[in-house]
Amino acid sequence: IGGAGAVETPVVLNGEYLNKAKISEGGKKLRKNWTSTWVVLDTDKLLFYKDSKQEALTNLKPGCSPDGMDLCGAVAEWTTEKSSRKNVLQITTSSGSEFLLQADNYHTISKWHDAIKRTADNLSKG
Ligand code: I3P
Repeated sequence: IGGAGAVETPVVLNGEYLNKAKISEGGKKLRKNWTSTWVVLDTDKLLFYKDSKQEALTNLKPGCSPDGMDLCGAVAEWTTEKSSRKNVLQITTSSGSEFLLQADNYHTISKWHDAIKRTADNLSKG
């Protein structure tokens, strides 16, 4: 796995509750509002649901698409400046929206940080 010329397999992470706050949209600052969100990492996007039940229901309905963000061109990095909380990951989309994801457990958020970064980097490679 991972040898020269190997095709990178897209990282997919199953749903988990993370604290999420959208802090800007299209370059415009928003009022921060942390909410516990069921987050799923798809092959090219991050999906946000209220809970696992909502994920299942949305998947059952054709034409029903979840709230989420396209990771192509997105940048994921740790931040200590955008929040007083610990373990805060900032994701900036290509359209200039900024999201914060946070979990008190470092192992949890670190796993998401690595997978999101890898996914975004792979997508940007084309
Ligand atoms: C915000 C709330 C957030 C806090 C934010 C406050 O106040 O306390 O939890 O972010 O700080 O403005 P309000 O509920 O009145 O909107 P953190 O928990 O991430 O520190 P900020 O303005 O420094 O982002």
